[in-house]
Amino acid sequence: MANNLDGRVIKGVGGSFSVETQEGVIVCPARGLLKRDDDCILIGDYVELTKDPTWLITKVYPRKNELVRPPVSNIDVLVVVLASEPKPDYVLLDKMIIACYNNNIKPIICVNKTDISTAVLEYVERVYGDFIKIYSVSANTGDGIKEFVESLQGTVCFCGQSAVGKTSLLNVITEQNEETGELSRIMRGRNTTRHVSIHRINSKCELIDTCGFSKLEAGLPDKKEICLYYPDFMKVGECKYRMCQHVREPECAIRAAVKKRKIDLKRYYRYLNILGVRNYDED
Ligand SMILES: Nc1nc2c(ncn2[C@@H]2O[C@H](COP(=O)(O)OP(=O)(O)OP(=O)(O)O)[C@@H](O)[C@H]2O)c(=O)[nH]1
Ligand SMILES: [Mg+2]
Ligand SMILES: [Zn+2]
Repeated sequence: MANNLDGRVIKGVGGSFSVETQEGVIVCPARGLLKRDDDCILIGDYVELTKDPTWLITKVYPRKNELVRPPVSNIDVLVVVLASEPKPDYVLLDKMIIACYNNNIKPIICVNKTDISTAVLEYVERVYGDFIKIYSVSANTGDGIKEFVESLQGTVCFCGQSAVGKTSLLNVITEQNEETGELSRIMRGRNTTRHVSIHRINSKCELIDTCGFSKLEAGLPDKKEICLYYPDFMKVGECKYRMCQHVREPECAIRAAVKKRKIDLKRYYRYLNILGVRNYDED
């Protein structure tokens, strides 16, 4: 074997990383400097390994992109998984979409558990359907899975609230048996998946399973720019002011569209919430 090898970090537990290389998967630590803080190596990183005398990660190659939540790098697609249970947090969805556009990642919405209800699917199709690809699936019945998987390309990362069924979907897609959890467990604040990991699906796609989360603050652009990441706002027309934030400015095309319900009222209120605007009265 050569003394240097390139590879990709596919898993990391307690300072020990699994790196996929031409020679197979090598499990090894990272050189001191690289693990100074926990975020220094992310799952998805392309790295150099050196054998001296045992394998060590000695370099992290520049990243195409990286997210803080979920903590991954070099991804092409982020699939936000939603379900009727637990109740979707649409502020979280809107923030994930903004973080995607801000980091050059393609967002996709996947509505799981459609065997229970299709109400979530109907809402997201109405509000997001014009600018985001939406898939309807059930990990339990297998409905929609084939079409969903066939569409996936590159490094695809699942994210979303705990218990929406990210690992369950991974299990049906890969025919694996990773641990999944009950909703009751999540209500007690416990995540089932505690480590991020990458799984190869076929020659054109690998899937990343991540830990559920309920808050997202990092990876978003400056507040003033947030409205630029709303394709549904951009298409309704131009406001009087070029730098309009669509809050209280006169002759705002966005607020006019909200009034006519051409923009979903709740989506607009979430936008104000993300901007941190309070005490807003709809006039
Ligand atoms: N009815 C129904 N239940 C599902 C479906 N998919 C997953 N579940 C259930 O939802 C619960 C949570 O599933 P997980 O796959 O562990 O959820 P997760 O998103 O990976 O959760 P974390 O790892 O905590 O982030 C389990 O009890 C699953 O059996 C589905 O399509 N239909
Ligand atoms: Mg999981
Ligand atoms: Zn405006």
